[in-house]
Amino acid sequence: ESGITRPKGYNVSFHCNPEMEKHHFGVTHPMKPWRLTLSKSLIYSYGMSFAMDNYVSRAATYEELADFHSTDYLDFLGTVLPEPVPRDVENQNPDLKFNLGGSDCPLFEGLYDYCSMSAGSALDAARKICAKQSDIAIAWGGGLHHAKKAEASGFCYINDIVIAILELLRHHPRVLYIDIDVHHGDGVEEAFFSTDRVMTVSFHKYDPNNFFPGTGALDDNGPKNEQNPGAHHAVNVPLNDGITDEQYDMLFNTIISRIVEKFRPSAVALQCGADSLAGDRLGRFNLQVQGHGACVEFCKRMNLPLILFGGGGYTPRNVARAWTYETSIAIGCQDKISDVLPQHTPWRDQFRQETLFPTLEQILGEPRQNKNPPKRLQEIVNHVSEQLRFVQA
Ligand code: ZL4
Ligand code: CA
Ligand code: ZN
Repeated sequence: ESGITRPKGYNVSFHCNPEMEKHHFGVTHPMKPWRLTLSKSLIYSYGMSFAMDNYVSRAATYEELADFHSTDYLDFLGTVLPEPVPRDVENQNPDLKFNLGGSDCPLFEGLYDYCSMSAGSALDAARKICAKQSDIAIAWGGGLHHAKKAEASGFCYINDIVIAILELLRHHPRVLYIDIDVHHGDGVEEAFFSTDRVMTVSFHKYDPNNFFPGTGALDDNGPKNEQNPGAHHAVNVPLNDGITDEQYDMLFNTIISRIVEKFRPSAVALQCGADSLAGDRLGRFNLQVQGHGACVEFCKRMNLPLILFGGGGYTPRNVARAWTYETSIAIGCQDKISDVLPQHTPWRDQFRQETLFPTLEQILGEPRQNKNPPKRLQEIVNHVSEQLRFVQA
């Protein structure tokens, strides 16, 4: 009766693990795994589960994590115990190993399980794509793009995206990675710095001194030396506060079209970090649910196997709105879902406005000042076009 039906000849799979959502980084930490529960409950309230293959994903094994991460790091991650009093930055222990235990990457109860479950859902999504059993595979519990081979960083401990892309590379000659989280996708970029089989593209707020992680300048395009096939295969789109749906859409469509033309990927991995939305606790942009979703719509229209990952997103009600709308785009039922949230939605009062698409004024009161002049956006497009002259499929 919701009118949402399974798309014909098209498979969407949904990979999650309810156990993952029960973990806590600490009461005041911005990362709330519970946002995954809120998102899923809204997706189910709209009746979308009947139009997808729903899987409870398993936890990734040690060997699967070791595909990317060093065993020294994994062994330590598997044995560290939660600290009774979390350390803050001013009070960091000098013996802090692998960047574990600071205020960004605290040690909490069940940390290793949480990490292996996130990676398990991403890896299951990649395997469904490789087996051609899914056209789009969704893993909202993944997308933890800052984790390094032997280091935790920015709320990320295990890089589920890198592990999933390594799986895609077993069956696909070239993979395009796109990252619309407000932060730079540094961990994924670095992991594939020396291969021409993965092209990474990150759109992010860039301010080297005042915004994490401080990398991702326009001309950081991979180590340029004769021996490196990966040179020119990292695209960075550094942005300023307040960018709007219209501007972001123009940049995304222009840049991604040109990349696809030159690089000819056979699969696409899209990190859908929802901290690029207006009103995010850590974000700086003016994107609405529609503009964020337009990126997913654009990727779907490329007609290539697609994985959707989660990522950042620190105002849970808006995270749930974005990932619900994006799930509907994957299914192709976006025109059938009502703007008014279903009456029976659990935690309906959490959403403040009762709509899926609140206006900027409803979200923010006063929109953030837009510090992205058209001239700068043109410079970015020009730089990327120049860069792509060095890229060949
Ligand atoms: C918090 O309130 O910019 C952590 C982190 C914990 C609880 C109480 C501790 C108070 C904001 C952030 C001290 C907090 C000090 N608590 C945090 C350089 C920094 C060192 C740590 O979306 N302090 C580091 C990481 C970023 C820094 C962003 C985005 C992940 C993703 C993918 C990661 N780190 C300065 C900040 C709080 C906290 C409040 C915080 N941390 C905001 N930005 C950061 O890309 C998932
Ligand atoms: Ca990004
Ligand atoms: Zn982020």
